[in-house]
Amino acid sequence: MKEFFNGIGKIQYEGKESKNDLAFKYYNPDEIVNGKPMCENLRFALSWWHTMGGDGTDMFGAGTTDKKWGEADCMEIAKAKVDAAFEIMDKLSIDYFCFHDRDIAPEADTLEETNKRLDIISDYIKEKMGNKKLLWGTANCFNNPRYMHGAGTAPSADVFAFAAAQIKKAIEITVKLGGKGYVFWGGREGYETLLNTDMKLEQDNMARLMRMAVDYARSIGFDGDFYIEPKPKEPTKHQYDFDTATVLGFLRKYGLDKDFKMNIEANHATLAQHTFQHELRVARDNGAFGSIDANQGDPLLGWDTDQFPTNIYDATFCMYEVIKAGGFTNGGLNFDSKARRGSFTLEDIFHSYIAGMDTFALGYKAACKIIEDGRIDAFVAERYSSWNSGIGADIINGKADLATLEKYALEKGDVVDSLQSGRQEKLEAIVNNVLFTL
Ligand code: XLS
Ligand code: CA
Ligand code: CA
Repeated sequence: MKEFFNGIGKIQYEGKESKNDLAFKYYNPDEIVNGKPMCENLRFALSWWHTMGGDGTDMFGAGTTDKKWGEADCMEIAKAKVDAAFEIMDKLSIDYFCFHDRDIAPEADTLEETNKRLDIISDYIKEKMGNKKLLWGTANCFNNPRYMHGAGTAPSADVFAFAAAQIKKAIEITVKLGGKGYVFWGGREGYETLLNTDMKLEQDNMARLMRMAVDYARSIGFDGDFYIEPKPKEPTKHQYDFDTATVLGFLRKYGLDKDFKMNIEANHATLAQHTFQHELRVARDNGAFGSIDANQGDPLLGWDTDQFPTNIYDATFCMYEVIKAGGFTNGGLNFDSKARRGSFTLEDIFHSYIAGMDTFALGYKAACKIIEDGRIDAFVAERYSSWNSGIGADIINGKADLATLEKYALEKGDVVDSLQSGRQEKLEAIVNNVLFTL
């Protein structure tokens, strides 16, 4: 078997004092944290599209990284790509992977031929998987020009039918490979101008497509979660799945909320002018937390830069939400991230993942410590303690109305003695204190 990454062995955990660039400083897969090995708490996944396919091409220039993987025909290349992907996963101790249908097998001239290619490559992946697992699968319904006006929200019923056919096949290969998740990211499900758009019909149709997907997947034994991945813009000016709150409204309107959870991407949260933690909190509070695409954006750029995550604060607050949500069930941490265009060598793939995995390992430990430390949670509990008894408990238990509250307020006169400082700076200092004593 060809080795693609000669000279790079299995990446070992060497601890934070290590100066070996090709070693984990914080991620120790077998270390028990919070009662479980770190690998089970974090469930890292490789993204096929960026890692195996992304060569640095951008709208201003050609690719910078050679990601051809092979020289022969396109199916041999697709197989070599599988071999290279599993070598990366093995060397980095990554247990999961995610793909779009078109990442693993290139589209042919006909749908029939394309599906045959998918059968061949998914069989090949199945053969090679060993103990690796598919976190989720999805269909790329945004790249081909036929989807220029959308897929599930296309103005043409034929395009909708084509997308449905593509999704059916993507669900089949997801089930075949034992995937426990299926993602809908609405690449071109949005609009550029309302002058040419029937927004209501488009959203009704998207819901119809999702219902068909759920019914079909359940009929062939899929018992995992469906995810919607919110994103506010790019490539369309306005994407329907703007953010988690918007998606929740959509799912509830169409009765899809029992089958769908959120796949929250950090960079998409910031594009929606939210923090990553905000999106996770909205999902958690609504019982809709599912999985994560872990990356970070650049606040000075404002597009979807999909950088490998290195921000320890963000990772900490993310993992705080994950722990509070009860941890991952079917979901995990997928690195929907790519090395910068200038980081063009194959070795950079390893540096990128090591940086991201160490960041989340640190973030996970920090989040556990914040919870164990207890000061933040105790502060929040105390801040809301007026709801535990007296008038607060009466309001919560439905024993108050506007008239009783008016009587209460008139008797009390004012609320000055009930106001307390939000202590934001103190709390931020506590987070720093916990982080830097790790
Ligand atoms: C693009 C999305 C995409 C989804 C899967 O911005 O993040 O990569 O995760 O279609
Ligand atoms: Ca993503
Ligand atoms: Ca993205």
